[in-house]
Amino acid sequence: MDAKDRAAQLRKILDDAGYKYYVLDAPDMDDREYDLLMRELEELEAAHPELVTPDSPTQRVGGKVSEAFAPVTHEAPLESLQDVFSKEELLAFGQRTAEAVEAPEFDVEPKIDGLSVALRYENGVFVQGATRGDGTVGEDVTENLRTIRSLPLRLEDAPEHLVVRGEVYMSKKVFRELNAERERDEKPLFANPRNAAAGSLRQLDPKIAAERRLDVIVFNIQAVTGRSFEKHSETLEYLKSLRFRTVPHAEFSTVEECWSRIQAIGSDRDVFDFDIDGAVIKVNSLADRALLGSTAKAPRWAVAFKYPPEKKETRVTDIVIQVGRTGVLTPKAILEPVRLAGTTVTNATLHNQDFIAERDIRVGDTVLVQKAGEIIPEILSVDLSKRPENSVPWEFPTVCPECGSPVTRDEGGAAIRCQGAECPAQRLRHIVHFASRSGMDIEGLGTAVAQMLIDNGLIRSAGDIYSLRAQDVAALPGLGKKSAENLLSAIEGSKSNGLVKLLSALGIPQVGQAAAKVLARRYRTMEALENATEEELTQTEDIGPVTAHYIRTWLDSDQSRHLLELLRQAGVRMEHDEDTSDARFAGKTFVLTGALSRYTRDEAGEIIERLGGKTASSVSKKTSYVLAGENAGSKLTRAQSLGVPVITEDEFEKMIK
Ligand code: 0OX
Repeated sequence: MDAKDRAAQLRKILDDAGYKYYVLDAPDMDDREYDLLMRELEELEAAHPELVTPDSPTQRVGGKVSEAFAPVTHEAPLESLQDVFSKEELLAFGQRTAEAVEAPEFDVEPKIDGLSVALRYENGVFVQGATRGDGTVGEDVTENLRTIRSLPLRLEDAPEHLVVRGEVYMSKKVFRELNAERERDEKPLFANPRNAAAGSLRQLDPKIAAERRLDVIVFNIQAVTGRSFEKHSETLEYLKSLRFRTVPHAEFSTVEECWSRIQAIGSDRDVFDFDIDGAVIKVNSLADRALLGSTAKAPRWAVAFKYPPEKKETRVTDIVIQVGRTGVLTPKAILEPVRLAGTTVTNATLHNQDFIAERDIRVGDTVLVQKAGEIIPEILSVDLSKRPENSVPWEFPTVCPECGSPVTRDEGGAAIRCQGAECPAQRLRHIVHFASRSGMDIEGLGTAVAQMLIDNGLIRSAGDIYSLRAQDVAALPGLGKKSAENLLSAIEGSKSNGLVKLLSALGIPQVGQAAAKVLARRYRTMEALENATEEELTQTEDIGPVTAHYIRTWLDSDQSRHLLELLRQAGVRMEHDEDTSDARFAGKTFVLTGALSRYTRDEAGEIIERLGGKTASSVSKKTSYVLAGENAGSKLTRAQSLGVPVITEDEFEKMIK
């Protein structure tokens, strides 16, 4: 057999095997054999590039990205459906139809919750696929569609020209698997299979689209040459014979019968491997459809029935906390399992502390849950009449369940966050903060590098930064010897930063650069600070009781102790000695006003503080000096009226020389 014939034979064998596996869900070839035959075809095509055809199974991921998303005008519009929300509205549709055509027959299908696409085949070869867009013009997503295994790339005994409409979706199984994987990789989760499918279909890189393992189910012939049909159900049978996966369907002669089927689809929705967002009722006869026609928006021969969101009562057996990537603690209700909208619901999100408090949700409560759209159900209300007598309000934990560190509520927000430096959920954020400019100022240690160091097991917390070895860092992808050396020397250099920078790097809640300065000046060594009581801390200038409490709690946690120990062993300087050498501004308060020419206000402020002085924002009798730049305004006038000495930038220069 020559190469050309063998290639054709291999394609046929592989297509058949793929069809049985991906469309019929009844594989008859083991994976290894399939892979070996695929490899043989790939090698054959590599040796004879002229044999490569666009419909070859080797071409599912090979297309160029640049052609993606070009506008495509649909040959026949992809119409939308009119929604009905009750049995009455459905009966009215039946009534209208019966008045226009004689003894209509109906076809009922589940409405797959995915993305509508039009698939064009020329002489049996899949040549183009486009999204629905506005129904008239969609986007070219051919290359991404090619990666869908249940989409036939070529058809046997096919018409010259065929356009088929279908729904691209992500199966519930793939959705669960992908989200589990994304959770492990700390990537944001997909909200539901539809969103996941939508994002995947619009990937610029078909390789990523391929990894998303999408599926397609077809339900309409948009255009066909050389064939005619009398009924919609016949078109579906025909598409099935061409090896498409087709939508499940059933025919009925009355709307009452349709109603029973719609009810059954709603309550058995978990038998489908796709999410549904309703059921579609269509007139079966194509001649009747032509008679009924369409309005500007939708055909008159079909409607979509939308199921009401299902609600049920169940009991809260526990409330647990999950710690997210950014350290936010999210409460979750564990529920007695209950069947809802086709799935078994075992938990519900409680969002945050306020959500629980507003509804007073407690362990043991009977609650009304609803599942609408999103996969995670929500608690609507508590049935107080069923509340057990010994019930107590639920209290939000004060420490992180992952690592035991104290938690704090975001200022002005509802989120409660763990502050632990070694909390697995928090690691990255802490390390990046530690190395940031306002912290230890380690150049080259930003988010990307920190993530890489963590991922490669080189560091777990900021305490490990100082024991990094050059050869390990240089071995990281994209870093190289030179950047590794630079990073290590920046790390080494940061050891002598002193107490102020260290304190503001540690991530103690409420302790930023300003509080770090105050604490360093007051306590001078880390050891002295570690020995300070909460009360002493409160008496420190500018440190309020809340900050004092955070500092003390932070110092008392095992993780913080461990971190300080590592830093000490590494030789990180923990003393503050600046203003012992020069505190010429001790006890002096400066107010800065107007535009300075040689420094920014922050820089001038830093100089003043380094020399033991303080800055304030408004002028009072206690102000020692007003440093006035160009265009100084009301502060200057006020200083003059209070008799506060006003100095120019030149005079300030002389004072600090
Ligand atoms: C579906 C689905 C969508 C489309 C416009 C006229 C007939 N999502 O499963 N649409 C249709 O048909 C409509 N059928 C379906 N099964």
